[in-house]
Amino acid sequence: MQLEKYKIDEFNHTQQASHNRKFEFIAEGIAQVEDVLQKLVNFQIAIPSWALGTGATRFGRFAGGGEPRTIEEKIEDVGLLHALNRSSGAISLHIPWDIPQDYKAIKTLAAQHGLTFDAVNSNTFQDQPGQPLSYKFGSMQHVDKAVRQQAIDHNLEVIRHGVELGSESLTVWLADGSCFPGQLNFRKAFQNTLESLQEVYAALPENWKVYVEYKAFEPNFYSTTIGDWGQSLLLANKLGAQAYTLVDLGHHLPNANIEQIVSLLLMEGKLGGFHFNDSKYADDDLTTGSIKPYQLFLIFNELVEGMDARGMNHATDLGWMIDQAHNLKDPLEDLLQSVQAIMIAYAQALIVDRTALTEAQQQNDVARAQEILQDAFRTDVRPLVAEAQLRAGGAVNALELYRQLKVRENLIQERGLKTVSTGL
Ligand code: AFD
Ligand code: MN
Ligand code: MN
Repeated sequence: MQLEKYKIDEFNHTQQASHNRKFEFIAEGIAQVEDVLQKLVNFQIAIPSWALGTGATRFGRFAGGGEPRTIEEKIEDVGLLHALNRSSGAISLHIPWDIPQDYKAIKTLAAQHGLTFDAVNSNTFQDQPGQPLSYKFGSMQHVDKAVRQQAIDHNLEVIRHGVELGSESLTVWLADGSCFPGQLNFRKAFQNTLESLQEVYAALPENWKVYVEYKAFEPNFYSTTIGDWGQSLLLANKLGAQAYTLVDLGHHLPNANIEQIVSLLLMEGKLGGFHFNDSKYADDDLTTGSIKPYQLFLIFNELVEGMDARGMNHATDLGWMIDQAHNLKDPLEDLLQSVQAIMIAYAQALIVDRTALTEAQQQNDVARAQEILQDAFRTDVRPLVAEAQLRAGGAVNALELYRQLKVRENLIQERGLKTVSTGL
């Protein structure tokens, strides 16, 4: 489906007066509003290819219709999102779900939509048809060197695809672990994983990063070999300067203080990237900001503070990605909501009065410190985000326009009702 620019302009026109009123009201109270707006314009959140189809649970899958069937259609879907919000200018591919056939054509298509290729992801958590050895008992941790080698070779292949497309990072998430006590020698499993990752690391192009993702549990329920940020950081440190820890918001045990984890990883220069989602219990893959928006803000507060302390570029020095695929909503509506929630949390973090907060901290003024944070969190920054997206050529309200233009109905007409996207 083609989204003509004039339709966005027409829509914005009908909303302009009301938007201006709201924007002027908030802009008045914000110091350096132009700087904040520019940061919001620059900030881009990558969309994973597997979030474009309806997610499944192990109990079933309820396809939504019009789902993208090919890598080209996935790029088109992310292109639609980006045309609407101008904040999702990258796509993250998962191999072998998205093996590109014609690199040049794929790159041209992405460029036409203003998209770049974010991290490429490897998959050693499933057995693929025709694959000689099984990952049932793990991949990089496996007791059999031949299985480990197969996992290493797969990662090298993923890097090769990424290089062709202009991607500059590899994300490794391993399902490796154990379901029962006694099943694994923890030390050997970790050592095997390290040695396997070292071989992958050795093949990284100079300008590339590798992100080591951790996850507390699932699909293994007794131990996960890279189960928390400590284990990931240990690996990243041993691997070298191009290796980083990746934080996925859904991969912690309940009540973990993720903002503190983020702060210390940034301090160590070892925070590489982010996977956004929200959850009530664990890796629920729910819409970012739908359950714990205050936590999301607190995380962004640490991100902004920590990145500024190291003189980092907010938009480009970390990998920002959504990682979610749930089973009820239209995936594109869900992604529009998620991007908006991230932009809102980022904007709120940008308007925190940092000088006052440092003062309050120095004086052990606990109540004031809390007030300063909550003052930013309780500010309705939506007009600020909308202004940035308008200036970048997007819609003043992407979700509303998506519905007005009947995008999903159009996609169903083009692609059919019974389409199934690759992914989990
Ligand atoms: C699963 C994992 C992890 C990973 C993603 C893509 O839990 O979050 O990033 O698959 O491999 O959701
Ligand atoms: Mn993830
Ligand atoms: Mn996950």
